[in-house]
Amino acid sequence: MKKSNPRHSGYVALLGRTNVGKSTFINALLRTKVAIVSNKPQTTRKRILAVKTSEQGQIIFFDCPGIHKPHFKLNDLMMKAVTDALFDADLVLYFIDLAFAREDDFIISLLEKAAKNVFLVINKIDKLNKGKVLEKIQHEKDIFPWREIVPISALKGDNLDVLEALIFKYLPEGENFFPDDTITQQSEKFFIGELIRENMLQWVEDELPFTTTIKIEEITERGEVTVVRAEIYVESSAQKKIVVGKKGAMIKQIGQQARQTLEGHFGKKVFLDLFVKIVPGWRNSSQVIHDILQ
Ligand SMILES: Nc1nc2c(ncn2[C@@H]2O[C@H](COP(=O)(O)OP(=O)(O)OP(=O)(O)O)[C@@H](O)[C@H]2O)c(=O)[nH]1
Ligand SMILES: [Mg+2]
Repeated sequence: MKKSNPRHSGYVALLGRTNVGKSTFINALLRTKVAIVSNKPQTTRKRILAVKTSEQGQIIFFDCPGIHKPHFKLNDLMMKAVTDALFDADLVLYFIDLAFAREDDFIISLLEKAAKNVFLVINKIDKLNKGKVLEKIQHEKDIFPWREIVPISALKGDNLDVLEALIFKYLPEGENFFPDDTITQQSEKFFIGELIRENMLQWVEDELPFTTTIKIEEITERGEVTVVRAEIYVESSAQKKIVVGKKGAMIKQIGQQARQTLEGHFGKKVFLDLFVKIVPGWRNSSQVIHDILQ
């Protein structure tokens, strides 16, 4: 009988600045929505575990918040999620897109201190021609001793199989850590809040992506209908005005779209009650942060 290849399993941290496409990548690789995505900054707020099991073994990804300098308690925790993931990881995928900003110097020193195997993942190559991608690789290749440099498009699915194969190559030999059918580990409450927030992020601009959050008050099954009551926290009455919109138009729009998303998630009718609440300084409240990230 032919001896099967040894399995490789381990932990992989997805790091990089906000908006480079870390969460888009994880959803594409797992072919399911594990983490919410938006074109607004600081979408992911905590470490999200995502498991990919294949014949080769098991990759346990940590999707992380974008790396930034924290100014609020929430952001301190977001950065702690990054440093914890970096510490726990067997391998790091450092994501960039087209830009290479100044604050990346500080990220490079973080990576140096961690002393882990790091791949450079250049995402969004669908936006560039081949020449530009090569130029980018040329520019980045000596900045850090990357183990591999992999250009991908998370959005179009380009090169994801190549990246997956390379990941397995660098993971230690070993059996699965999680049962084969595990995909993620998030509470229903947190994920529902995230789905609502993702819908809201499509509509709000300026500082609102940073200053708003969703607090789930209730999820109850009532016969044919799932009732979801949630509060949208804002920090000031000016922000409340924006989220509510003219004659309630904005909140109605958010609510309708979020309800449809939740109906897709639950596979049944949803009654969604959204209420906008002013909670000044919630980003510095340990209690609120604890509630919204649980
Ligand atoms: N054109 C293009 N857009 C992409 C690609 N990957 C992600 N995006 C877009 O980039 C934006 C940010 O994507 P996210 O996946 O939320 O980025 P992130 O790195 O998780 O951001 P944070 O959670 O804030 O750290 C979204 O509008 C995505 O649709 C890609 O390969 N090509
Ligand atoms: Mg993200």
